[in-house]
Amino acid sequence: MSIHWFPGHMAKAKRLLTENVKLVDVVVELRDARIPQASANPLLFPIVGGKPRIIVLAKADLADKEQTRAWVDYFEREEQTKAIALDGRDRKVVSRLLLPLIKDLAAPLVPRSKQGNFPLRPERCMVVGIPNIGKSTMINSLAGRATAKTGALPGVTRGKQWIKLSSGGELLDTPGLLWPKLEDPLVARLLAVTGAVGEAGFDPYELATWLLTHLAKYFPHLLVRYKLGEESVDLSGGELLEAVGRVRGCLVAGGNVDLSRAADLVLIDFRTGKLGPITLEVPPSRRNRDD
Ligand SMILES: Nc1nc2c(ncn2[C@@H]2O[C@H](COP(=O)(O)OP(=O)(O)OP(=O)(O)O)[C@@H](O)[C@H]2O)c(=O)[nH]1
Ligand SMILES: [Mg+2]
Repeated sequence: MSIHWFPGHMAKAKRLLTENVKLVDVVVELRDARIPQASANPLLFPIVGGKPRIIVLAKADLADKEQTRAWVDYFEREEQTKAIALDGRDRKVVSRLLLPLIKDLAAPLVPRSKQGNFPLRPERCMVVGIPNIGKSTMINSLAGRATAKTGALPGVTRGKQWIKLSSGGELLDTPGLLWPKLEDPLVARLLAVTGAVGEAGFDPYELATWLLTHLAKYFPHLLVRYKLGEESVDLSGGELLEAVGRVRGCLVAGGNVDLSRAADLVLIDFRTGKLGPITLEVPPSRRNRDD
């Protein structure tokens, strides 16, 4: 799916998000563990303001575990921020790790009765992120099987639907949609290669040759699937793609490689994790952060 984000769409998304953030205690911000920075929208930070946020590195099953740990450490250094990495489809893990984290961060923010110090309402959270990042999947996992919509609550904005969580808290049933930062060409490429934004103006040949060159340089061991190894660093993207096409039988009459089929195959292999776990961005060093 590809959404064309016009200024009007962005303004509407921003307005909705600003409205909804006011209703919750904690924001669960999804990022793609393979591209934790490119899958962000910097606009979110000022909107969330001083509220605690949990950065969830979703699709962690497709990312490099060591890099994911480094990213979690990196994000946890930010104020009011917790970070966690998981496969959003795994309901058990989501309810065991993410639900208690939401509760811990939200509970102190819930207003309490003067007498008795009882919480006056359940803890509330919402899920936000760019398209295709895994928001609906995460909402379903947080909700578990026994989803109960509580409907509009007295004293709260009319028409908002809340999902009751097994922790006792509530989850806004509509995710906050953020637009991706497509004006930055490197970010757009990373989003396109991971499948977050359709092809985003790139053609599959360009994306696949870029990806193969990147893998040959940084992760040559992942190219064994295509019977390529360390030596592939000396090949151009076009040569790498041709080699892949030959090994995987993407041939046309005359024995030539069907480069467009080979490109699609490489992109599908990468997006579905068939090449192995890969992270395409490394956390900025501390020094850069403090600059
Ligand atoms: N491997 C993997 N796939 C995931 C994970 N989370 C979501 N997906 C898949 O990613 C795709 C997009 O997930 P959705 O939950 O529909 O994403 P979304 O953010 O709601 O997308 P939009 O509603 O289009 O903005 C689906 O094919 C999911 O199965 C994850 O943690 N790991
Ligand atoms: Mg969705």
